[in-house]
Amino acid sequence: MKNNKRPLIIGITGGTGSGKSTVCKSIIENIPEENISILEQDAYYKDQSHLSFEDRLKTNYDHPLSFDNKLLIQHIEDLCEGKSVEKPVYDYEIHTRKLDETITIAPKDIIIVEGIMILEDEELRNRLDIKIYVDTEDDIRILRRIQRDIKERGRTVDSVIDQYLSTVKPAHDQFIEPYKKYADIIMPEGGHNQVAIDIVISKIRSQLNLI
Ligand code: UZR
Ligand code: MG
Repeated sequence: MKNNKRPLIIGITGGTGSGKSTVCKSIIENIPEENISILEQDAYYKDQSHLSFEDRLKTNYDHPLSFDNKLLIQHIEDLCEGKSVEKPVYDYEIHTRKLDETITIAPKDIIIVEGIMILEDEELRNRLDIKIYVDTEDDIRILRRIQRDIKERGRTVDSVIDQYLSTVKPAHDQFIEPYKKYADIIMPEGGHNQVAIDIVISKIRSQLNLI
């Protein structure tokens, strides 16, 4: 880390399928690897290995309580103090943490915290220096979600639609959209908004004295 300065913490949020991960990828690809790390809130879904697969299917993954935000906040604090952390690895197909696997994240100048409910938790929100809300229309988000969950998370069309109507949409309206007001920057159309992404990259590069 440069000058042992406290890192700049950038929160990137938005509904499911909004393009959060794509925005993060574009940013990370444009910043030297030694300067930037990412903590995905999805990696901090609570461990559920003590439950049966059937019971894990019944968990509501669209509720703030399904996240281990305490651990996420602890990891942000550790990174700020210059310590490495062991980021958990979550498996969406079996709906639980892979207990034998973690990813070591070293302290860097820039830390991205990405996830659907990072603004809802006040303690977590207060740790974010720049808060970005990726704002994409609902129809686009559900279409992307169907494609992604079938391709990457082992789901069927019917299961994605059922889950969307029963938990994902109500949770979006209750725990995600209302917290948009806390964002510093609202980024329409996520991954396609190259202008907005370039502005964030410039801010990071200037923080790093790269420009
Ligand atoms: P993103 N999710 C699952 O479907 N299963 C799990 O075991 C854990 C999470 C979903 C979760 C949420 N919702 O909408 C989504 N449900 O992952 C968040 N139901 O991930 O922001 O990448 O869409
Ligand atoms: Mg994502």
